[in-house]
Amino acid sequence: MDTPKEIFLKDYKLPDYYFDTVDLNFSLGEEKTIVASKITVYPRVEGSSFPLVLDGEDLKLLSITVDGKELKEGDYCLDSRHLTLPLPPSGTFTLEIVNEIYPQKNTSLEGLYMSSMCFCTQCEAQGFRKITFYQDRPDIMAKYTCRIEADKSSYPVLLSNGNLKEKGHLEGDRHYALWEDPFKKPCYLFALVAGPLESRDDIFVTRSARKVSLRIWTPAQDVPKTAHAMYSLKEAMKWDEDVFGLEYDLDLFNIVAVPDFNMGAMENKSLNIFNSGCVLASPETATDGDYAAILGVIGHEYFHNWTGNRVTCRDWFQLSLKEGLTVFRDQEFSSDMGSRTVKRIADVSSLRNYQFPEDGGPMAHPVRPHSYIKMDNFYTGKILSSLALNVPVYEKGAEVVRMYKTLLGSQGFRKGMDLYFKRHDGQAVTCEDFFAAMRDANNADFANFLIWYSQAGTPVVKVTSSYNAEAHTYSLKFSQEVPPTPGQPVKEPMFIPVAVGLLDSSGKDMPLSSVYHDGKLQSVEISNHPVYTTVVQVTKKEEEFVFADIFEQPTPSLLRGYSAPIRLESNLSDSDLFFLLAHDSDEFNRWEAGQELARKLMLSMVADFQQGKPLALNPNFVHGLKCILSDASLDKEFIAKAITLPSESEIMDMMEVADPDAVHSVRKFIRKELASQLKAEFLNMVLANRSSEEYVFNHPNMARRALKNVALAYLASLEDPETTELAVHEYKTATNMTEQFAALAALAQHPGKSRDDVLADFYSKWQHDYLVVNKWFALQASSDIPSNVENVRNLMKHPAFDLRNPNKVYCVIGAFCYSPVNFHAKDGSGYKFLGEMVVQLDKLNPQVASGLVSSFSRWRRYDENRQNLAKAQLEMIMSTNGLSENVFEIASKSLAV
Ligand code: B3K
Ligand code: ZN
Repeated sequence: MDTPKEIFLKDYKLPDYYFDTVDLNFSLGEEKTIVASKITVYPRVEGSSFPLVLDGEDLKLLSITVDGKELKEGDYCLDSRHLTLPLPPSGTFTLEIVNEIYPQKNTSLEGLYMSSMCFCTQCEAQGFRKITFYQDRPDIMAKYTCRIEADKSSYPVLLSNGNLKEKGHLEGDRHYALWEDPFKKPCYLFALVAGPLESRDDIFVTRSARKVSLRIWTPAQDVPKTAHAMYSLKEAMKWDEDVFGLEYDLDLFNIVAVPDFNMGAMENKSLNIFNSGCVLASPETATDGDYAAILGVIGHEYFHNWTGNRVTCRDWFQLSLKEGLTVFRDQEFSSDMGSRTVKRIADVSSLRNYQFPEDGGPMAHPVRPHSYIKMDNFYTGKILSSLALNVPVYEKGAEVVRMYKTLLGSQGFRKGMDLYFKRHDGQAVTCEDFFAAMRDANNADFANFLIWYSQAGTPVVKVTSSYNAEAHTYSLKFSQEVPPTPGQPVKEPMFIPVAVGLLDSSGKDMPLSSVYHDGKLQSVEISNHPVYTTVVQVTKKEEEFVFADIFEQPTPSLLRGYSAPIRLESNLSDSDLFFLLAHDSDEFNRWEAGQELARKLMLSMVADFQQGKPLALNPNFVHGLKCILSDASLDKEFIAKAITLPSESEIMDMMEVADPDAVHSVRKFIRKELASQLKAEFLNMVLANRSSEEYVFNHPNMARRALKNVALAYLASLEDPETTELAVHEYKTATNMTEQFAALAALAQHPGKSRDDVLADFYSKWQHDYLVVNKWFALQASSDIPSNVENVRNLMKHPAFDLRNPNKVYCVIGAFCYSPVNFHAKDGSGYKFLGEMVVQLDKLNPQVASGLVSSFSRWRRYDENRQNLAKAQLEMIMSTNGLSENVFEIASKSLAV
């Protein structure tokens, strides 16, 4: 491998040449595929004479002509990554290139490849260069046509972006289709699909009464499982019109589901390609979680049509411009379709479990990175079943967008969005352009807000409060600190919106009228009406806000709705937290108070465990949860979340030296203790939340199932005959996958005959359905049962396993890494397994391999013995011949001091 080259944001230069039109012609074959492209090229500056450098990887060049004249060897330079024309004509010219590619041999799933019987593409970020020679960068936007020619019986369906212009028969049982996309696009949005597919068809009538044809394509046997995806698509189209005034812009929208896909899905213009795990669902085979994920991902890709496709990124450093914004939009969509609080809790938990640890480790990078070796590494980071995405760019990026909305309000945010589209439709732009649109549309003063894009690390904000009974004032003193991250030893203070409410002694919100800040008294009332939540803007290292007219000592509810992606440390006592848990009008903060109590409790019990002290559960905590369980006014899914303890990784992330064994033992102990002390309540929850009705995907039903399943899992942790029998009964009588799988999972945590029996039964029932088999894989691979690594090695020998399919890799190898006790096993067996797998996978699919190697990146957080064992694996990986740039970048950064 040549030494991988690092690319820097500061080196961005405008391209010397632009492309106007691109006509592609594919002749798809079994041995090879011929790609012919005809591009109209024009210089950025008329009369300039720069070389034209095209990207190209793994391509066999057959011919190249300029304005109809074939170039000879000497007229151009070709190396393993570029095709350069040293002296192109000075004005507009036509460039024609013919090359050969081998999709059947492409296991990287990038460029043109085969999945099952279909040809399909994945071009973002830099896969187009594996199809043909091109200026593969997002600021090259052109109008495309695409002609596809293939064998008719093997590939009856031929799809590309835009509208179908022509189709017809050809000699030798071949046929063709010609597609034309009227919108300019960067090449990363190009797509082609050819194969034996059938579709579910529907129609969406837009608000201006245009009829859009909707088609979801899958192999014939899966079409019945696309009903929920179609429902999700239509809801997303309607929501984008209602909430953002954004209408779909073509007469056709296609979605194709393929089983082999590196991530969840891809937003190619009018031809979204999806991992089948993010499309296919039926009540019998998919859980509520799968249904919700499909809704979110279908929404996400559809929303990209405006935030990503119509307005795209100038360069890949700006990725969060489209991803952060589109994740924010899909989060809002899912909130509006279900429960806002529950969705927020899920998103914040994900930040805590993935973003916080990454932000504190060697891979920490800002929402907008300054440099990269391999762009694809900015898409990976969090691997969950079939989905992999980068938390800083995607999820922290979404938090940054959410802060604009928190600061500007819904209407102000919408004004900013409208201006963004008005200014930039059809352009490739930057995060500053988005910021400027938000600021200008609202005449807002955002001070140092832009730092959120450039500074890595999770700010730690400390708050101390004090009440002055004579002056009737209540003070909140904030101080902030951003920990150093690689390459950024010194940090600036950030602009942190903190939503605050104050509770009186009966638990009601106090009216807020005005706040002293910076020596001025500012009114917070809106149109002379008091407000109950106000957003204070913390912009300095230390800052005080003093609320006036506060007539009794309040309990503060801080960072309502999690108004900024920070770690908040307050001087709230346990009794304040219990009070908030019981009364806060901000449901998110009610949950948060319970989590804060649980975090404190778990950390102190971990310390006890480490010192060999006996474990005992604080009765107040049990009582607090009991009150939540019996509060009939609460949403059931909220209760399910509120009685779920913080994850092991969340607790480990808060420790000086992460101790997986201690954290696991403590969490297990608390769960079992709660199950035994609240057994009657949990039993009642299971019995009261059974239902024989048909499966419905809606919030009340999902909430009921969620609560029942959490209660069942608690009960099963007791491992007594009565509760085991109950779980077996629930497993056997379940009529949907949500309840069946939850019962299976509850049983699968405990070695023994019941576990073996249900696992065997489940496989024999579902062996024909690969997506369900993936769940079966993931459940076993992520299990905390001792020495699970051997079972996982055996799972990889199972006939249903295939190392070339990313979903299966994520469900077996990726899932294994989610069991801290097994992945971080003291004897190093987990690290050794992952090291071997990374090396093996890297030869097949570097993107998937680099997703896995990230699990090593936090090795310095563990004890010395574990550090040595993990480091040895990283060194072994680094010494492997022919390592991909993807894995090189993550492994080398993980080892760097
Ligand atoms: N934009 C794609 C991700 C592409 C990943 C490339 N390795 C999916 C999404 O975020 O919508
Ligand atoms: Zn996206």
